[in-house]
Amino acid sequence: MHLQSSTLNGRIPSRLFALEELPMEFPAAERLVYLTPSVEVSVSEEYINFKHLRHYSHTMTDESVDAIRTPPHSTGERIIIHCDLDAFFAAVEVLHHDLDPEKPLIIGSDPQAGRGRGIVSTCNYAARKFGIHSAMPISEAWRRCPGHPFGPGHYIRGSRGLYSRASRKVMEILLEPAEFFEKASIDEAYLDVTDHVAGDWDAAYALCRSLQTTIEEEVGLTASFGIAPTRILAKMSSEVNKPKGIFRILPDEIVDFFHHRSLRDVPGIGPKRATQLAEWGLTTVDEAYELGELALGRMAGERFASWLIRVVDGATSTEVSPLRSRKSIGKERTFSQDQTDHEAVLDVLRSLTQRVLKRSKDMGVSGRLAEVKIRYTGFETHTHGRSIPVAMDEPDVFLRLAEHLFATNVQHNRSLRLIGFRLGQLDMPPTRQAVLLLEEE
Ligand code: TTP
Ligand code: MG
Ligand code: MG
Repeated sequence: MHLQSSTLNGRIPSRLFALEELPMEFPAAERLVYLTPSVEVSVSEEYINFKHLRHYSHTMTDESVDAIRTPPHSTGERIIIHCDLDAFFAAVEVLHHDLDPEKPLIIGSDPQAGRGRGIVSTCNYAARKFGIHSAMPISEAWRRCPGHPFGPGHYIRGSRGLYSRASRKVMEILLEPAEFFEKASIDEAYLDVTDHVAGDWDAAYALCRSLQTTIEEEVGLTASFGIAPTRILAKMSSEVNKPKGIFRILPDEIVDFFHHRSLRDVPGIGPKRATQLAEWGLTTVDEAYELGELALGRMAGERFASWLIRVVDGATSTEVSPLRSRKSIGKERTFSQDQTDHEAVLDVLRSLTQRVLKRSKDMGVSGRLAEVKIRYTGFETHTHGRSIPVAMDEPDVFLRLAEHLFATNVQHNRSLRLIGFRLGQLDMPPTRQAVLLLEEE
């Protein structure tokens, strides 16, 4: 199929390729999955994924591809570690300015001698003794522990660059023993170490101890660890012995762990939900669990009930993957003035596509879905996508796809406000996860 010369207002752009000219490893045209008809408007992510998967099932026969898609840790008991640094921003500042860790240190917006209107980012453990905590109004923090010359409080605005650098150093240490690694925030990460410790929970404990020592010696920060069979249990465990703590929940200890444990301690149960449950007389996890899914569901909703029961049964997610929170890589450009020259827009699209593919290569990920986003004057937005059966990171393949998607879909004689390219359906060999980590922040 050769592209019509009419596709770009009569001009054939210099680097538009016919499908036959695509490289050999590129699948034959009839095996390509056409995701969106050319007039699809504002296709949502779910829609694309849904259609994508449906088409996938009858276009895909390649077994090796199925192997890539099946999470290798979908069955069997896993050993998940959650690491969270202690009073992170404050600890970095203590280190950087060589401060006395016993003196209360508060990181947040300018307190303006108690008149400041911002909030507390975090504070060290000495400041926590005054009842100060993250997200508290900075004026309230000042009231509890005034700064110089009225009191012992030391207030610092904080600098993101310092924290990113420290975070990176820690993550490099944590990454090493993990078969699967996921940086969950600037100061926390999940590690699946099941194979590394050969399924031995004592070895997992020893590993945490050694990671803790390495982080303290090499970066100067203290970290807390949780070890458990699921993500959520690992996260809850890392809180238990903070700071500089390690806590482990073995698979047969989960029920005991939840005995008398406040529902509010479960990540995902906020103050509103907790208040609602308290009105039914439920304040601890075991009380809610003992009600059973049916009765709990009548009070708090089926979805919530089924989730909470699964948390206590140790049946929630064990998936540790850097792609968990990142499903695509995209770049887009809004023009300062709407563009009528489609050739010029195509040049921008090429450059965006190249930048996305460069980023994906740096991150060690490949993708199966190419999407071109076109926004016309007046904000009408169309997304056009096409997927390939095997994930790739070859810039040329996606350049040609992007050019093709643009040429066949752009509405002639309309001016454009935005152009974008997105690489979706990401895939990543576990051995290359390391690079992603260094890209974050
Ligand atoms: P946390 O891990 O929640 O807190 P923390 O590391 O300061 O203390 P803890 O020992 O209890 O883990 O958050 C990590 C960093 O993220 C924290 O140091 C500052 C920042 N942060 C904010 O800026 N605002 C917030 O509301 C929270 C919770 C954290
Ligand atoms: Mg922390
Ligand atoms: Mg944290």
